[in-house]
Amino acid sequence: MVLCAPIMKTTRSAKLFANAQQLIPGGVNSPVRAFRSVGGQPRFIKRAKGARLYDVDGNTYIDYVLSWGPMILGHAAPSVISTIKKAAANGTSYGAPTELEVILARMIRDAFPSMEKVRLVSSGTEAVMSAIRVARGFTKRDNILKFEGCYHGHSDYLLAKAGSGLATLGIPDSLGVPADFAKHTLTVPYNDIQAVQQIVKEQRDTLACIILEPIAANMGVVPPAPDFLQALRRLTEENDILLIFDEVISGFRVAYGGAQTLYGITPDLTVLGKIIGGGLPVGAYGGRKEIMDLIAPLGPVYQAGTLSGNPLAMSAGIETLKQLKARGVYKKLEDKSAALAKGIGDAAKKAGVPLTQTRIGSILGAFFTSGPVVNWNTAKLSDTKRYGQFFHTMLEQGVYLAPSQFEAAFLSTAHSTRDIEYTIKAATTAFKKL
Ligand code: KE4
Repeated sequence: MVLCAPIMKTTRSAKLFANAQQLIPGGVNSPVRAFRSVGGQPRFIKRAKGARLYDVDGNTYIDYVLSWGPMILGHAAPSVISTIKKAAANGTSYGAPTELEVILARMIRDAFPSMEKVRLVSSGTEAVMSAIRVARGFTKRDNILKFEGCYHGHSDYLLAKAGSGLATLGIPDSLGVPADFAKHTLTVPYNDIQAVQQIVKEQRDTLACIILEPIAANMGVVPPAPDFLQALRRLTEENDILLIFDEVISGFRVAYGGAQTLYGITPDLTVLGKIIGGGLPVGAYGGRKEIMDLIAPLGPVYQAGTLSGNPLAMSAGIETLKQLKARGVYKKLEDKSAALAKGIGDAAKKAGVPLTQTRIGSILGAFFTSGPVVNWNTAKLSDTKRYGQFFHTMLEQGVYLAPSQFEAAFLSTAHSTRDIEYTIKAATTAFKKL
């Protein structure tokens, strides 16, 4: 790869994108992939290996999206691939219990002791939806509280935004979501414990749960303010409201035991996804036994799934977690991520570009604003046009970042020091061009 490479060839991607748009809404199976917030031609990926993506036009990229988080060991990690191949030779789905589900459930519970019982499903959305249903069933209350800028998948009532006043019930944030569904969702600014206290005071008897990303990574990366999580835990405990940690991104990413281990908080329910499937479709939710035992077939809260606990996804997840248990994995990820963040920050400063950086372990954020960024209201002040320019200059130099200012960058164990050095050089060029 060369810095300031000539404009890349993207003819095959363009042709495929034109075809895709005839068949698939927006030409993609998940909106952010369409590059709409950064413009330009989405790259159709042919294969991936380690820290690299290879597109259909023969271009190579150092990948910091990592399939939005799952590929913490890098793409096509040899032991994961051989595990999947072996599992596939035994069949791909049985619709019956397997030992693999028991093994993964035990590994999850060992890493997350708060998850006394675990249910495996096929996506983060499904896991969040189910966790909220069991929270409502357990408390016999209908309302939920979430935070602006946190994303928890696309179930109807989580596509709700704050109503007019702070304590008003939510209004739909997507066409097709009935007002009746959204109205049970209250929304407050992230990191605003006073706003939560206010709502709990007014609505405590209607609130089933409070759900949040303990490290917000869907508005860009916004860490929890000091003591925010602890205060939230105290408040929910005092008012018999369930606390749900959505660790679909942070789980096994920021520590083997996720954000709840990092911050020493015990939520009532936890949602996982991404890394625990090693890149195959997966989600999981779990928590206190007395809550989880309400779930069918044991109890009256229904949840089911054809491919729940799929043997290939279980095998890939088990192997991925085995690799992550190896000594020093998270320290290496931390050191590489710190070096990358420092290099990017120094390059921005040298170029006189205002940049607010955030990072927890190998989840990195950078807002094109002078900051500070503590919630959605401050995150959305970022210069998204400038982010788009930066994104494209990096892409042309073979560095693949998230095609949106409001996502995260991830590192894997496959990213080398040379990759980090190259990325910093590419960023130096990109900042100068802004
Ligand atoms: P999935 O249904 O996409 O597996 O998970 C939904 C979800 C739940 N909770 C959190 C904290 C999440 O970040 C996600 C999904 N993350 C996005 C990226 N920010 C997935 C990428 C996409 O939507 O294409």
